[in-house]
Amino acid sequence: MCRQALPLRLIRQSLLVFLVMPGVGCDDPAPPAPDLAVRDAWVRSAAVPEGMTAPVNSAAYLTIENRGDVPDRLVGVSFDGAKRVELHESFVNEQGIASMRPVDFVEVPPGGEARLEPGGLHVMLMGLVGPLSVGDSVLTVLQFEVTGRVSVIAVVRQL
Ligand SMILES: [Cu+2]
Repeated sequence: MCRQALPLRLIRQSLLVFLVMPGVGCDDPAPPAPDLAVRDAWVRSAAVPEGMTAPVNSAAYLTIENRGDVPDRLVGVSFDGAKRVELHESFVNEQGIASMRPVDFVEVPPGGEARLEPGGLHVMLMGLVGPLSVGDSVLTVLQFEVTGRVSVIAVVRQL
C-alpha cells in the first residue's frame, strides 16, 4: 500500500517527500486526489400554483461517491431554472418542528459518500422560473472545492 488517504493540508508535504526521497518504495507516483462519481440525481417536481406565474421552490437530491484518497467538498450548485440555489440541511427545532437551514459545504470523505436526500441534506432551488414536470431532465453544475465543476443531468420526479 503506497497510496494513503491524506488530509488536504498534508498533500504538499507528501509531494515534497516524494521529491526529496525519489524511489522510496512506490511504483505509483500519482498524487492523492479525490475521485468523484455522482449518481441518483433528481429534482422534486413543482407545479405552478393558481394565480402565480411560477412555482415557489423545489429541491435537488443526489449521492456523491468519492473513490479517491482525499476528501472533497461540495461548495455550491448552479441551476439556471432557479433565481437562488443554496445547500441546506433539514433538522427538527426545539419546538419539534421540521425546519431547514443553509450549510456552507457538504463533505465527501475519501472511500465514502455524501447523500443528499429528502429529510436531510439537499440542494434548495428558490424562485423557480417555471414548472418542473415529472420526466423532464435538467442540467445542474456542482462546484467542488478540489475537483472543480461537475455537470450533472437530474431527472424530475415526484417526492
Ligand atoms: Cu431547504
